[in-house]
Amino acid sequence: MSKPLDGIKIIDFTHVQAGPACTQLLAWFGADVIKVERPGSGDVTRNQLRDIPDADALYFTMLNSNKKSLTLDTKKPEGKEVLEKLIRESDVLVENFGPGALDRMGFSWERLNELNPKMIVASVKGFSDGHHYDDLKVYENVAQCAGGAASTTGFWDGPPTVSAAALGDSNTGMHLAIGILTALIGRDKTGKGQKVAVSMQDSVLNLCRVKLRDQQRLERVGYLEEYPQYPHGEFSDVVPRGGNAGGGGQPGWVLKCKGWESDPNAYIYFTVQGHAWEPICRALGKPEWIDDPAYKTAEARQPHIFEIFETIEAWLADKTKLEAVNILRKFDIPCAPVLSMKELANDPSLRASGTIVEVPHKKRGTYLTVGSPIKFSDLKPEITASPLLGEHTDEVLASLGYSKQEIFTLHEVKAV
Ligand code: CAO
Repeated sequence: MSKPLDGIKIIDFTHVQAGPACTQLLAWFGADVIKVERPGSGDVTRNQLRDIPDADALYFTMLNSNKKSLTLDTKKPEGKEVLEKLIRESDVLVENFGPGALDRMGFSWERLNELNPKMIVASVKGFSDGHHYDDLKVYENVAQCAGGAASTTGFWDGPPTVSAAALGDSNTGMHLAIGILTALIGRDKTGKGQKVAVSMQDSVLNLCRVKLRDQQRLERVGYLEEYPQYPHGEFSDVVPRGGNAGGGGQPGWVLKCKGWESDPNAYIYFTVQGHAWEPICRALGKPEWIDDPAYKTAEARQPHIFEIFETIEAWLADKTKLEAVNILRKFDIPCAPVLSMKELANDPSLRASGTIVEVPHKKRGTYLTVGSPIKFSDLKPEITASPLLGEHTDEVLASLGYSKQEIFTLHEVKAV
């Protein structure tokens, strides 16, 4: 079956998570992604947190499926020559080196554009070009702190907290993928490539959009009625951490279910959606609340919302999280069990949809990964194993026109 990105050749000069997440997504959809790696070591994640000696770590395999690996020392003249050939016939180059690394290697945007004016050059950096921190190297949690996620996550009486979700890394990679696809469509119209840059700080902030909304509301009215601090607590002049409160106009909280004393995930998220108040009361066996003026409107409920959550927890005390959701779903109440990674890994629906997939790997045996979260009617991405270090070096060199003898020589001088 042909895929939408068939024929798009991508030089994947990425490492760790932000860049690899982007190129992996494009590879799933058909792009020919050639990961250029340093001979001998490759992407640092091949060795990080290994669970099987001598086999690529899951950190690498789960972010580099469907790619080819070309080992090339791009600081040596012979390596640069190979890279230049590759650049001349590629559509996209993606990189997430530290600031200035590509320039120092001799491949500035100007040089790349000169080598191939049709090529799209896509970069991830911690901060945007010209930002007062644009010289900084950045990892996930640094970006979460710089992008507003940490100051607004966690509980009001605890420190700023980072999320386990890769808001700085994979999220930035997804933004970059959108930028690359946009530039490819643009190129169809203009015939020209362009530079696409995404910063991790900007990508985190983009996901914290509603917190910037709240900052402005706070400055105007002095309080935020959907936060737990309202109406009994205090507000300062910055958006506070709201614990597990719902971020929109619908109050919600993480509530204990049967077994919470021993199971760290025996909880559900319960949303008190305004127009679902009547079904909520019926589900909880509290029909008297439906018309009670102290409960009838969202405004009336807010001052004692935690007392309402306590009543719901009392109702949940003899129900497991799955039993509770099975009851509440019949009343159209937005809720979900808090699921552990173990439960997600074994979830039959996620297996059936291809969101959780098993991938055979030459050295590891089979490993589990997250497949495409994007579903198409005419494309079912097939997830194939990540490449071994340098697995496709000869193949890629041959495709660039190098003879067997030349490939041998390149190996001999350790240029590749
Ligand atoms: N051949 C020869 N040299 C190579 C090479 C190859 N195939 N591939 C990379 N290199 C060299 C680069 O040229 C660079 O050398 P110089 O620093 O001497 O110019 C070096 O390897 C890579 O440097 P780096 O700064 O990218 O790597 P680091 O481990 O010091 O920093 C990171 C890692 C992630 C902090 C940094 O790359 C960064 O800030 N990237 C941008 C933001 C980002 O994507 N962060 C998220 C990563 S996911 O958590």
